[in-house]
Amino acid sequence: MLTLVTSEASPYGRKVRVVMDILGLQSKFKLQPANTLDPDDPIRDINPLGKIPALITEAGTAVFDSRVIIDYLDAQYGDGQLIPRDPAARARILTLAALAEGINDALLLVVYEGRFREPEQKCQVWLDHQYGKIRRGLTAVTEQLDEFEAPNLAAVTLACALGYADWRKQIDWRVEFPVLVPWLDEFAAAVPAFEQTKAP
Ligand SMILES: N[C@@H](CCC(=O)N[C@@H](CS)C(=O)NCC(=O)O)C(=O)O
Repeated sequence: MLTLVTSEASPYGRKVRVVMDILGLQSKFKLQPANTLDPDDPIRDINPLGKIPALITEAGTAVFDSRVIIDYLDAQYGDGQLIPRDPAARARILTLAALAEGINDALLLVVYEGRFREPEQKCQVWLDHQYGKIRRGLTAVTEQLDEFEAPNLAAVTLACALGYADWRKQIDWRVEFPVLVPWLDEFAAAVPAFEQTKAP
């Protein structure tokens, strides 16, 4: 049995859970909740960085971060749908996934700026820096949207980033990038695990 240590709120954990579903691993793993802010939570022994998600394999080995977990699961159970096997196609999908992941990273940093700083400490220059990444990233995504095709990893990563922005409301991407609205609807219809892993 695989153990995925995560929280229901983590967009990176959601990405891994969606991938596990695509790979047909629903019955092969259990979830172990983690609180990254609790110094006594076991996550800090599993991953010294204290970040989620982390996977504990059947052999008891810890695997992190989400990109390495997905690489591991895909190598073990994948058939090329998620990450193509051809080297050029593989690099392309991983690059698009990295683009979507970078958008998610910037969305997370915007949330952390609000969560970990007092209002008077908030740094607008830093927030604008992150919003620049989010908007440039989403613009680039819209220009290559046909390549974000479910169930490839680029599409899964983008869907989780958009879902995170829907939840935390860092940006109203539905108004700024309306072409992504039908794209996400189609993704959700093709990949049922996306709705099933929605943050509470
Ligand atoms: N690159 C990492 C990012 C993971 C990450 O930042 N997770 C957040 C939760 S969404 C976290 O653990 N934050 C706690 C911390 O940074 O201490 C991955 O892909 O897994």
